[in-house]
Amino acid sequence: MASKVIKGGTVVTADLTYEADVKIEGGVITEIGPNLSGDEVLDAAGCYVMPGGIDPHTHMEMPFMGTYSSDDFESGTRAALAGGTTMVVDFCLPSPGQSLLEARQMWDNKSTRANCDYSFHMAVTWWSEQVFNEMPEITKQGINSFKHFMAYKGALMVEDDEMYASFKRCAEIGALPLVHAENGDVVAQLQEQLLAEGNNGPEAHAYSRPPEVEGEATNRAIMIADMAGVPVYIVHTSSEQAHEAIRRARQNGIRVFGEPLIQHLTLDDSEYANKDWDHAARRVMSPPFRNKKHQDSLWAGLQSGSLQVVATDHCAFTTEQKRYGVGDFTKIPNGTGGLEDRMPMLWTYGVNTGRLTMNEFVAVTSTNSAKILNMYPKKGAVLVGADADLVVWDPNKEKTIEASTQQSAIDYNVFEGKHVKGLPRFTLSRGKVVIDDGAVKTEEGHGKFVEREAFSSTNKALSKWKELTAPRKVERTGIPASGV
Ligand code: DUC
Ligand code: ZN
Ligand code: ZN
Ligand code: ZN
Repeated sequence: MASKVIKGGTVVTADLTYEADVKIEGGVITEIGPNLSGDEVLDAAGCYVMPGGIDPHTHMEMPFMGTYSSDDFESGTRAALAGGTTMVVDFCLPSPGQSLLEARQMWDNKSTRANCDYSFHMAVTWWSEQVFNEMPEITKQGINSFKHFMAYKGALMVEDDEMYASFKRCAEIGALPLVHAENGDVVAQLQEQLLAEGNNGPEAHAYSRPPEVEGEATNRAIMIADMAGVPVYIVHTSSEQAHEAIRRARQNGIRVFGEPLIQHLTLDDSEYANKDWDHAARRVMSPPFRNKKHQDSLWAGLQSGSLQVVATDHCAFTTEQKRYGVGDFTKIPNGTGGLEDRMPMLWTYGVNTGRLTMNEFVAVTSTNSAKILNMYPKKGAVLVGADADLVVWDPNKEKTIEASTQQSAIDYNVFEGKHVKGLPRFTLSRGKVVIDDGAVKTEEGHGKFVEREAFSSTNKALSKWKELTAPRKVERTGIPASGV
């Protein structure tokens, strides 16, 4: 079997930094140490050899708001690899009323074109006995996480009683619930009010989704998960209020995870005000970009460990698609891209500024997702036996981000003009060199589905609340004849 050796680099993992060569055979790492030899040598002098990035939150070719997101599994995963991300976790999204198994089949069909490995979360967009019955089968098929939308009223949103029932089902079958936490009822009222007042431009999108709607819903989701006895993962944590709810719960022993996006960490709400319509609409996503106070909170969360992973929620729409919302901001398709830029932007604004160590960078871009989503150490590790999903990171390689040179299929980039320092020299997907000093050598269909098994029964919520309020039968005497 032909072998490859990544030579002369410094291995950086979530725990350690050390000089070593890395040998690859049959798509996996077979040796790590000094002076290794192989059939092919990749020069890593001056570079860091890290686990390839894992983006735990993407939407390829997703039917949404009257259209489909414009990056499919081919262009989306090509963009991922160009930026050092070697795996994505996408969402199967049944339309309300649709079988989960049928939705799974649809996403299987779309993902045959993937250039890198991928996995799925399953969305619970409606609740019924059928959904309840299908959930264990979905988990048997390698999907151990179920996403719930507390927003998008009248479309994807589930009610609290449905969420509680679904969370309890997750607890039974060893699955992890995920939540899009915004109060959908309040958002719907604010949208109506803003439109009635004549605020129909893209900046009104941000006013309709203030941090409070996120803070309230995040806290509600966490408390409901705790009562259901299951950990919970909050997607796209964007505000201090949401972060505060997560922090407080973690201090109380509740197992909850928070996922800031690279967009919220590096772009703020000045992108909406006094900007031309296209500029602002291209940045319409939910939750919207926030002010500096919220950004500081998210960075602090990554530094202290109260927030665990950095994702993109990559959901790319062209300018033409964004213009569906001219005259009514509620019709602007929600979503931004970021897959190609997540790692270079986080390195530039995190590691180069001293906010994150290199090891923390690896943890939040890769290893923590692999652990939380139950695929470690197959993914997210530089260890013998792990998949050779690796990035050889050149800390001195620089570029200015431009839509004209990006892999994504859309016509703009929300990070346009940002200068990044720190980029892949090589990206490897299961041992195959797919990015070679900027040259794209991806292979459509190379990506494989990664099964994620159910969690063990010990992965439960650990709130003290349970001990204090465990139901007990109380012996009573002197029961009054009348209940009054
Ligand atoms: N938010 C977005 O901006 N796009 C996709 C779905 C979501 O919740
Ligand atoms: Zn969401
Ligand atoms: Zn999303
Ligand atoms: Zn292949």
